[in-house]
Amino acid sequence: MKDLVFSGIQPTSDLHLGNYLGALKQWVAIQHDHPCLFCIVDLHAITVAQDPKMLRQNILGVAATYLAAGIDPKRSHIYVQSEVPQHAELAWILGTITKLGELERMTQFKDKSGKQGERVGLGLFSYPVLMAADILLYGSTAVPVGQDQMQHLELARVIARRFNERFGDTFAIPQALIQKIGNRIMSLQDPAKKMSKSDPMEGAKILLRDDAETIRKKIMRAVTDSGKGISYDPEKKPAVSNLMTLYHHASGKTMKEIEKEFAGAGYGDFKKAVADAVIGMLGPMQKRMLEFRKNPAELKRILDAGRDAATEQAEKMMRTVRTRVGLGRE
Ligand code: ATP
Ligand code: LTN
Repeated sequence: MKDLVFSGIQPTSDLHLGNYLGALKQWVAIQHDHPCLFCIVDLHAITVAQDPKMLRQNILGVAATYLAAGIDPKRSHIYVQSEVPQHAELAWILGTITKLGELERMTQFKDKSGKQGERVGLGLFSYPVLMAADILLYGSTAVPVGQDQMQHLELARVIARRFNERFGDTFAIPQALIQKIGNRIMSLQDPAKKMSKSDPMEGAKILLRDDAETIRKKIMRAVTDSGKGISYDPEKKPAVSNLMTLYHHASGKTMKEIEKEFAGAGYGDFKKAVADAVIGMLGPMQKRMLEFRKNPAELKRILDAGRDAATEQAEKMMRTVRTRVGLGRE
């Protein structure tokens, strides 16, 4: 049976190489065999303060990036989360069967709430409930994401099962799809931290829109491990292994082939090759990105069509959910 695929990215800023390799690249591949919905999750984005003007810009920027990366709007629906209000409605309902203790255990919440104490917003806390709603609303069974989202997906499965037990079989139990290599791209400045949109450190991340010179600079300045040698060992050589992961994706070569290619080579030569390969991989995507940004009418048409298709499916599910829970009237 075909899986129904759902995934989303927050329009919090420009996307980076981690978003591409961990998520988008998988989406592009899977859309050929399965029906897909790819969402721009703006309701998730506002769990951290956003500038309204920038948020609107970022929504269109992320949509253009999906298309430039190779999401084909004839195969997949692309739409903006807040334009389908059923997401928020289902999130409220699921919130009533989610336990506080379950949300308190979420590592993303712990990281993002940091030292804010009682000033932490309720939205940041209930973020995983909205994510569960996104997925369950469409009966999605496969969710391609980076490794950092595993825990949220596990919770979505728990919530789906609990709802089914209490109200009757309603939701499919979703599964995460995680890339074998590249599911957690690390910061170029600190291989113990994941590459993240919100990392303020210059040079930690490669943006998908960075020009060739910037990409080269960031890779040449990336930290390396002590000792010599280009070998894949994420435990002992996290920085070099991270660069090898980028090269693996950009060149299509296996880790063994890469080790052979750079046997006896220094970090400088290796980094040069990584930079060339990454620049080559992102070049065509950047060209397409500019074309979509220059054609707002086309982008609007795609997002309108995506919203309409998603709304139809979402409303169907919500009618069942409202009936099962006993909300409203016949
Ligand atoms: P933020 O720093 O604002 O939390 P982010 O960079 O983590 O943002 P998200 O919008 O949270 O970006 O993630 C979008 C998708 O990209 C998710 O599927 C996530 O798992 C994936 N992803 C994010 N960072 C990485 C990374 N470093 N390596 C692999 N996948 C990643
Ligand atoms: N929380 C995810 C983004 C997201 C998502 C989803 C991913 C929101 N809803 C549904 C997959 C399925 C993140 O990457 N931070």
